[in-house]
Amino acid sequence: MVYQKTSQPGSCCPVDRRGGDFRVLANVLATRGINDFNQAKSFFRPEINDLHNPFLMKGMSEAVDRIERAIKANENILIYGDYDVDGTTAVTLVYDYLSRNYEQIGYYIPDRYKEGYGISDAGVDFAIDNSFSLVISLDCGIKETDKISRAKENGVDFIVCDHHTVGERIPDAIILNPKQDGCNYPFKELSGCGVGFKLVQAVSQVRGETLTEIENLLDLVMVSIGADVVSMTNENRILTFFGLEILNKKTSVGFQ
Ligand SMILES: [Mn+2]
Repeated sequence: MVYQKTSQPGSCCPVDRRGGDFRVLANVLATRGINDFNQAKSFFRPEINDLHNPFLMKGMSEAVDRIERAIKANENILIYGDYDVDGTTAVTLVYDYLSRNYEQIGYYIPDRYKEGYGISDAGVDFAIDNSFSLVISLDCGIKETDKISRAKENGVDFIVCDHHTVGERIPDAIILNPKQDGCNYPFKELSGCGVGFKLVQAVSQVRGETLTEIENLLDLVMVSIGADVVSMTNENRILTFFGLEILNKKTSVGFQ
């Protein structure tokens, strides 16, 4: 935002109507922490290519390798999510993408009243009894050290995709969580579904696909951002902008 001073002697305020409007706008942006031209440009015109590289997230390479190894070995993969909007949109997103070309895949959403929040004993039993050897947990799992250890002892590996605050102990699993120690991912306020999207973005990138292959999933991320009331800044603003476009232009059967 360039504000041009008037050359009138003794004047410190804009006399030109247009100049005055720009100063109001610049003030509004500045109070939101937007302090230069490029920040203002990406605020008004989000670019999908400004999404961060998913491999900046700690654990991402290991997570992608584990998924591709599971697919090559024909392992059963279970997509496990929380029962709220963030969790169910995350399960839908990851299940939708991975099941496009892989059939040995299932999903599990715990009963809110019988099993409660997080990884349940019933959920771990379900994975063991049905020969799932890889569970991808979404929007939950970061504090479930005991249940994930029990799964591991029974041959079930976990990839935990979470955005909740990390506790003192972390589970014996591959962890994707921008809030964990040592994670240099540049944006910490993703939703749980947003973390799931970054995992899908990474798998898709390694497969040599472009963002157009996965942008139709952004309606789910957008709804999770709104429902989980995470900060509408940075990458969340880009995800929401393009998610709203998908919702309006190519409404999925689910959202219809
Ligand atoms: Mn959440």
